[in-house]
Amino acid sequence: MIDKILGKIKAANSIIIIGHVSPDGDCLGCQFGLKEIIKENFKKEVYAVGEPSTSLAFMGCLDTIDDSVFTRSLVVLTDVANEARIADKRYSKALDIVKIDHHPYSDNTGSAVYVDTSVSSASEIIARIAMEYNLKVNEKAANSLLTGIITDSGGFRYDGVNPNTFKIASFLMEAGANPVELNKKIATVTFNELKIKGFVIENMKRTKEGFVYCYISKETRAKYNVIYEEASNALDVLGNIEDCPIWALILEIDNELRVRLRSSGPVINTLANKYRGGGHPLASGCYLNNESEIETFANDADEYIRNYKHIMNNR
Ligand SMILES: [Mn+2]
Repeated sequence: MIDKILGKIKAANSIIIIGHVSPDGDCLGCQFGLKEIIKENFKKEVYAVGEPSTSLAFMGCLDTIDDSVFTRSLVVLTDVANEARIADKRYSKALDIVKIDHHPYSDNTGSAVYVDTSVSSASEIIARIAMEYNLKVNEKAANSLLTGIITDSGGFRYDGVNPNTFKIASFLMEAGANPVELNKKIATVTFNELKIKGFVIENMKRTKEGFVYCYISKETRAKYNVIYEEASNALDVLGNIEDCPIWALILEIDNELRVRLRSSGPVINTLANKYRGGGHPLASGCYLNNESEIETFANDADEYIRNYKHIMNNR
């Protein structure tokens, strides 16, 4: 399948790389990494388009292109599981579509689709292709792809990290990636972002069984002078609390509440499904209609933990 995808890239006149909405480091890592690799090796007209990210601005700027570019291009989808998540809906106008991804519930959008769910990041797949096919990887590509690997693997800590992940990281370092500098940039937060993390620590709640959550209203965001993305990054302070296997950050957005839901054990995408959402077994998102629904949701999450403990205790 990789041969087929590379063949289509080599045959295309122009290429547009698209990731998912609300991009993370892996999404942008794939886009910038693959863009540089295509430019460097195949001398093609190539663009990376989608939504910008303020906290990842150090990774580079996405391209702005006209609708007419789509109708003469091949679209490469990277790190995006399903059609609803594709960051630029004009993808459907393209001459042809291919996809490289690592999500467990990836759909089959495209005429050639390569999905490897065993790896922690899609950037690792792109880097592996470059390594195996002896493609030139410049410094920008190496830094982009290593950023993707570091962010999606939680700094080589999550499931899917294997000996090959380190071989690929080593290959990227030899190509000029600088993990020390990258980690500094990844870890940097704005002053106000840290302040709102303080708010979350101060105001988080815990249910009887150990569901931990915090609500950030629009007013709170305004008070701390943070944009939605900065507020939503505060989710990570709620993880890793002893005996609290499910946590959530609930953010007011437009006329509803967006729930960012995480778990260290209980499968939670079924919980998210009940509230207009879904996602991975341990990382999901959903929506609540208003503040008064938070308590119902918390009780539901509490019940999930109770059932989980029951199953674990009877093993
Ligand atoms: Mn990813």
